[in-house]
Amino acid sequence: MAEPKLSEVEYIKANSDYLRGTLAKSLENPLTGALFPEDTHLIKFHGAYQQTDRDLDSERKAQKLEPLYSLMIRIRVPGGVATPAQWLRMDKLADQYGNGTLKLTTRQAVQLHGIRKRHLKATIQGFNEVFLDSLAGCGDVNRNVMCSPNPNESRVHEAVYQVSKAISDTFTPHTTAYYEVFMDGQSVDKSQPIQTQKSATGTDEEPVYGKTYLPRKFKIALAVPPYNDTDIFANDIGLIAIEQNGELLGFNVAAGGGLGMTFGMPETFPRLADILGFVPASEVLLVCEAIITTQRDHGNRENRKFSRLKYTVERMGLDAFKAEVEQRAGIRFAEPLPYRFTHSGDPLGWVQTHDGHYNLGLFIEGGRIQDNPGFPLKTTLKTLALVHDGDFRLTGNQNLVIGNISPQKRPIVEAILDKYGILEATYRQTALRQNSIACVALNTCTLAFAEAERYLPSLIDKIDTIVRAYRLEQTAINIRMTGCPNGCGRPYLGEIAFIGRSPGYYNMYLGAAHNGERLNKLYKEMLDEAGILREIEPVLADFARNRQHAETFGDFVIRQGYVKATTHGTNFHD
Ligand code: SRM
Ligand code: SF4
Repeated sequence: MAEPKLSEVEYIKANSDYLRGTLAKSLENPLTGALFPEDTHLIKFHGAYQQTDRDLDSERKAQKLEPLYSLMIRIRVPGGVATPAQWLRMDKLADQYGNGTLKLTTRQAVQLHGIRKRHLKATIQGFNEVFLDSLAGCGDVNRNVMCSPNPNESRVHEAVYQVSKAISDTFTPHTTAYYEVFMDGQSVDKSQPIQTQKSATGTDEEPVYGKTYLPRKFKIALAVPPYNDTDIFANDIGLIAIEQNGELLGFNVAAGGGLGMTFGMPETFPRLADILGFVPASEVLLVCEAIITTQRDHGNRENRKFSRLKYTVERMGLDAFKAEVEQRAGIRFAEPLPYRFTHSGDPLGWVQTHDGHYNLGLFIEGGRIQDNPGFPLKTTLKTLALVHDGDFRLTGNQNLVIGNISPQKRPIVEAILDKYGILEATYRQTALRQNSIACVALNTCTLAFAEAERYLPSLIDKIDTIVRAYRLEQTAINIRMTGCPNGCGRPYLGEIAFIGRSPGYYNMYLGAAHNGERLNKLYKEMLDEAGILREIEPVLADFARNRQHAETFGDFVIRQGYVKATTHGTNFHD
């Protein structure tokens, strides 16, 4: 029988000499702002994507110019914790080489957009100086590891954060190509030799990934109940921390989550991770490695639409998958231990930590840090970073926590934020807006069918009018919008969600669980703004009148029969 044909990307990886390809030549080529086509795949492993300014595409085409190419670069911030010096450097690089904004992502990373090819090395070297890198920001490897962004809230949070860092370090690719191509052979810490696993023949080695890495992207998140603020069930691996007497005991391990799907292809679907069982903290790295290598060896390398772990689990069957993981890790999963998630949003405002310091959660609309007239968010945060001696924590909901503020510094932080109403802006919002997520979409995302980040705020202005009319302004409802069905704003976990079909038109989904434990379901198709408002108003009115005590919106729409509950990814389309 003929061998199945591998996808094009598999050949590109195999022939890339551990992700080098012709990237060095691509960057030097002065004739175009673009990279050579094969390098556009490889550069993702180094944390960058080639994009165009889509607002200008047709105008430039008419002028017979090539599209305005630039690169988006995703800076990896494991667990989402950055120092003030790192914040200041990202802020500066955004102005110097990017489009003057920072984008906080749904995976606790920071993206810079609009970087010209000729400035890419200087940008990477710029954040390298403060010990940040973008290696494995994207690509067929383990990505930024997410962790509840309040590590100082209790000793368990801190221990979980340390586990997330260990996972991130263990599964970062070992290739030296990143340092060779972008940093003239320097390591992240210039005083240290490059962390390398070169073999006796002097070539790179990837002990976990091998030469062709994984079949597709791979994501890991950790959460500390009752917060599911990293949406762990949307991940290839989700780790639920279990504590006993204030100490970290271990994790319930979930596997096989992933959200992307393609319109018109019901065999693609969002899927939540299944819990395999409990392991003590000492075994968690072994188990992660066993899951990653099972995916490496059993994942689909022919068709990238079916390459994610969720399809591997479906194909193998959950029991066979679990047995394979146990055998590879040399462990047995115990029965999962009890836990309870209450919500997937962020605690906003002041939170006292276990050591008497404070964390301050700020709502950042669409995760975009920029200066707007009357609302100089970027400049204010820069001013704060100059005096703040704690840290900056990125949340999985695109928000920002000013972390580890000492009681002495609290009035100074308050004064800086008060000057331009930045903190008040968080408190002023309806709970609906505070629980909103929009993916980037236009004008940079090459895959967007419709607006998201640039549109959701004005749509919420209108929905807020309804929310206020029915006295629901204090009721937290997760609302999410994306410009296509890939799921970057985790729309399938929105109690209300809009997914772009074409410019100005969205499918509307209802009924995800408020705590991230149930997917939603399609309610109406191809709605424009008038259609959205027409459809949402009676449902919100009904909710205001007929909800039971403390019932969440997602549960209510199912009880009232607006949509059927999705109980598994495989019945998402039913
Ligand atoms: Fe995503 C591709 C932005 C989180 C599923 N995602 C993209 C690209 C790179 C478009 C592309 O391939 O050319 C987008 C770049 C837009 C831009 O201009 O910046 C993009 N994804 C984002 C971010 C920035 C959205 C945001 O507004 O915050 C998030 C960056 C996270 C990070 O820091 O690493 C982001 N993407 C997600 C998530 C949510 C999550 O991981 O919790 C998902 C759904 C979960 C999942 O992976 O299943 C997600 N992105 C995708 C997919 C669909 C994957 C699939 O299995 O089908 C694509 C397309 C692809 O991979 O082919 C994609
Ligand atoms: Fe782009 Fe689609 Fe992801 Fe939004 S969901 S950032 S439109 S790929």
